[in-house]
Amino acid sequence: MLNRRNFLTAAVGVAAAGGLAACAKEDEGGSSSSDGNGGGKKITLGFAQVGSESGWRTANTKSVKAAAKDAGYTLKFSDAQQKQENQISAIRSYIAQKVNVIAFSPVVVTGWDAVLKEAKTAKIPVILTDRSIETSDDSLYVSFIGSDFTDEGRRAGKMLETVLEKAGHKGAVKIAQLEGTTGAAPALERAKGFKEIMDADHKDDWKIVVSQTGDFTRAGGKQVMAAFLQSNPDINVLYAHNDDMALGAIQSIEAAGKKAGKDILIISVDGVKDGFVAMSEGKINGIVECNPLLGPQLMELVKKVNDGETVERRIKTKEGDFLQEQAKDALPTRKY
Ligand code: GYE
Repeated sequence: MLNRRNFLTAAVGVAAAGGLAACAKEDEGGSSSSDGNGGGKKITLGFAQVGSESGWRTANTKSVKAAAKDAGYTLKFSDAQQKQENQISAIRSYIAQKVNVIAFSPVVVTGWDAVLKEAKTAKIPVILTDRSIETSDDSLYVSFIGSDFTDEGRRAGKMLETVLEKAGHKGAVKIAQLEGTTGAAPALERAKGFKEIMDADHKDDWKIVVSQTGDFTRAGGKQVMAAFLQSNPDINVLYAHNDDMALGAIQSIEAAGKKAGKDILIISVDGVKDGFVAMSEGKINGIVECNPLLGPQLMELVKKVNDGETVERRIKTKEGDFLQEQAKDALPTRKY
């Protein structure tokens, strides 16, 4: 949800579309000690973040900042407000500042080759975190650390089977899908994995009747769900690519006089605290976890890359699946 600070940041971005200085927020973190860096020269890491669109993202940003501080790195951090051009400007500015390593979480999958070639020419290694890219040149990044989104989509499909069974659902399954940001890896792949399960096992009984992006935000989820309910009042399942959109959608479902989690069964992805609260209230039926706490693992990787060590090309994060009966027990120990 847009809090006041995010709203102001977004407003500034809109008013001053253009260069990084005006458009994206940039700040510096890190501690002045050299602990965690073998007492050698401090590592400077440039991190180009997607934005502040969701609870997941807020937790991810916190984790990156805290881990950089603990590792004793100088962190240059920028928030692209979900705009690729802002991220490209941020990466260019990190190249100009000659940082040791660049890490970024790409807003969308395509369109990175030119700027990554500039980083390669400047001999600055690049790590992808959270989201992947499509490129024909694998030498443009050293490693990708993050979740397997296609698998998350499959897990969501499997979870829906369980949820329908538990609800004693009979008859047609009319699904509304709230997609993440258009062209973003988690949106493309969460849709793909879910469709795999549908095509393999539910060709006749499940149908996606409407599908549109809600841009991974609460406001987007709310607005798009309201339109879905107008055009397709007989929807009985919602598959949301993240919790924030599901939470926004619940507001529209309730405004339409329907019961979230009963009249419309809801599956979402992430597992942020607010999602768990809604699940413990019976409003979300199942959540596929996607772990945002990538900071510590990322900093280890940065150190290795900076030291010239060979690193794994693909590092996957571990996560679980949660249904309503686990929500109350899991809530107190949720870390994000
Ligand atoms: O699921 C969503 C966020 O890239 C995994 O981005 C991340 C996704 C996450 O906005 O909430």
